[in-house]
Amino acid sequence: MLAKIHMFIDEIKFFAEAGHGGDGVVRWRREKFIDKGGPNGGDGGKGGDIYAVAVADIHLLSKYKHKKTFEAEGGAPGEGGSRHGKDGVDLIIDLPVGSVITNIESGASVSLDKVGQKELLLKGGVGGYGNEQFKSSINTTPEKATKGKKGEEGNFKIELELFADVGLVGLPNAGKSSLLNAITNASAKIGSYQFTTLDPNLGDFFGFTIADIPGLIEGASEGKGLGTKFLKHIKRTRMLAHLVSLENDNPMKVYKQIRKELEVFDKTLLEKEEVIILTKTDVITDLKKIEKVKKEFEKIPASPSQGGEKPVFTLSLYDDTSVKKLTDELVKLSKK
Ligand SMILES: Nc1nc2c(ncn2[C@@H]2O[C@H](COP(=O)(O)OP(=O)(O)OP(=O)(O)O)[C@@H](O)[C@H]2O)c(=O)[nH]1
Ligand SMILES: [Mg+2]
Repeated sequence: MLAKIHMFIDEIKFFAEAGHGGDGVVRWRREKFIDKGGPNGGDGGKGGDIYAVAVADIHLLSKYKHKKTFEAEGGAPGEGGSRHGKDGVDLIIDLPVGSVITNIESGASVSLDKVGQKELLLKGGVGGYGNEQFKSSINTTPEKATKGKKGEEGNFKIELELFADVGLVGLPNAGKSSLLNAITNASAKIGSYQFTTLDPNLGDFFGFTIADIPGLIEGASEGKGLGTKFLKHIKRTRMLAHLVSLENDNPMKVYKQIRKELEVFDKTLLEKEEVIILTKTDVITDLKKIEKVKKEFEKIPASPSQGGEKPVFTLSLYDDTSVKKLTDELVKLSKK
């Protein structure tokens, strides 16, 4: 297997500091024959703020792998002639939509849920006052100016939790990536070996997002295989599509193993709506067996949010009718 050069990164930490306010200055008007004209030292500019903005690029965090600090520009000092110093430019940090930003010191957190969402992380310091501000009837020649204030600073943790409408789960080789490629615009890597998928893939399905994550195996919650590291990416999906390959001698056992791993990771995953997709029907010649397995799965009670039974589909990517039947139903379920 080829080594992956670009590892998917879904967690980073950094220190950030908003811009320092510019200092106010002491200046005097130049007037003929007068040593000091009136005070005209301007105020310092404001330091730049730091914002986070959500963009649609789930691989973006890898760009910041080596970036440990972010700093916004400081405000410029005031100038003579009552001129204000220039404000520092705001710094905008692009983060993938689905990022949860936590200020490590305060614990405050905000989630970027929509592309374009902009959140203020740190405020720049205000500029200091120039001596003109201190002019009064009793002090016409103030020597005083104040320094700009420091910008806010903080340590941040960014955790990416993808947003999708449907999350594909199942053992390695169940056909998750193949299905994603078949019904969306995605071009995920497919292979006849386990753990072909090492990073999550997203695909667009009639305006809904489907997430394909690396396969789970028994013991994943204890770190076996790729572990459950990627399950956080289906925490925020509304619906799970659980793929079980009919190549397995005991599909029900496999299904239950995966459900168990989901439960150990986060019990609430079991409460999500779930559709069951029995894949690779083409490898089974005995059609009665397919029906029998399907019937068995149809007895599984639905999650409370769903009511009734869980929809069970049989699928072969070589059988267009089965693909169409599944996509039609998925569209209906996604719209619900
Ligand atoms: N016969 C048959 N093979 C299929 C079907 N769907 C997928 N496959 C094959 O099954 C193998 C695994 O497919 P993938 O889509 O990579 O499986 P996956 O679930 O994404 O696997 P991981 O990424 O390892 O978790 C590939 O060789 C596919 O060509 C199907 O409907 N019929
Ligand atoms: Mg895959």
